[in-house]
Amino acid sequence: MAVSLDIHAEPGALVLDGAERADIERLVEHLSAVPPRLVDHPTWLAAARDRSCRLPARVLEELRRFRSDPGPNGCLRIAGLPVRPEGPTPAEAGSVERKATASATLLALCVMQLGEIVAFRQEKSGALLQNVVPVPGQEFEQSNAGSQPLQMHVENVHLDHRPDFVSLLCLRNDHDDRAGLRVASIRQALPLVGPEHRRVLAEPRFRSTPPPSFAAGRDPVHAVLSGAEEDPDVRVDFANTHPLDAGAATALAGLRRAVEAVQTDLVLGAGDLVVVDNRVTLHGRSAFVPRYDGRDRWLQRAFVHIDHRRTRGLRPGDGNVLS
Ligand SMILES: O=C(O)CCC(=O)C(=O)O
Ligand SMILES: [Fe+2]
Repeated sequence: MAVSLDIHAEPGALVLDGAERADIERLVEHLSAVPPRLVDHPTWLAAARDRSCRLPARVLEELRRFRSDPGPNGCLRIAGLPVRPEGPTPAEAGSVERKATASATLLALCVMQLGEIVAFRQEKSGALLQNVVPVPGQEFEQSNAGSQPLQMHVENVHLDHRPDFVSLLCLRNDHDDRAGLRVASIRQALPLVGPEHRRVLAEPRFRSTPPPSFAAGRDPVHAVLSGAEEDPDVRVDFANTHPLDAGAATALAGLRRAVEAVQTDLVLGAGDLVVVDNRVTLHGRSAFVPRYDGRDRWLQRAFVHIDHRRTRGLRPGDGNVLS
């Protein structure tokens, strides 16, 4: 069972005050008017990068600290960001936000201090900012368009160059305030995984297939745990990672139990930003009931890489989209 937490009451969430909100609103207003007012455009992105240096000091400190060390739960929460309704929640499949709307601008501003925003040509038409919304007919899909529980995963498990950070800004929660972004870090789960299972999880005995949001992709064989034995990175998607032998299956089941024991649901409200460190923390989502009336749950999402140079060979024209 996941524990439900009110993000505003939770220690560790940075809750902005009125003056900080007003400062951010001014930044957003200026940046969203910068031509060509398109998030995916290099000129606009360069302006966003510059302006992001002027965020309130507490926000800059929080982002910088998180980049250095994501803490025990590998998750950063900033509450009270200035978000206003921007019309009805989209309901079409593969919905993205290319216009520099206020919320898109706000998200770009915040995450630009973590690194560079990236997207993948094979996913959501390569748009840098994506809408996370329930889509009619996709209720049972293991994707962010569904509304049944979304299994715990690292983002884009099949890719070597998966995001370092996954950022999600809430514009609107579901009608019943039930949907929770579910998070669990390997830092919290590892003590519950036995030494033999840890050893197996560190071996290349698992194969991952691309999630349904990807048009195509490889099926790499890989280890689930890598790096420091006492503080490893994790690479698993419980819907798309498959054990290659019986021992690997047992170890994966052990990890799954450990993740379930520590996972937490963050019920987000408008103006809450969560950044998940995709190297140490899994995320998923609890169930909710969409109504498709234009008032459904609506998050906007952006991926970030800390080291842009590392992927230069995969980014035509030195852009932000990996091919
Ligand atoms: O809907 C959510 O809270 C998370 C969905 C998700 O996994 C994603 O957008 O990457
Ligand atoms: Fe995800």
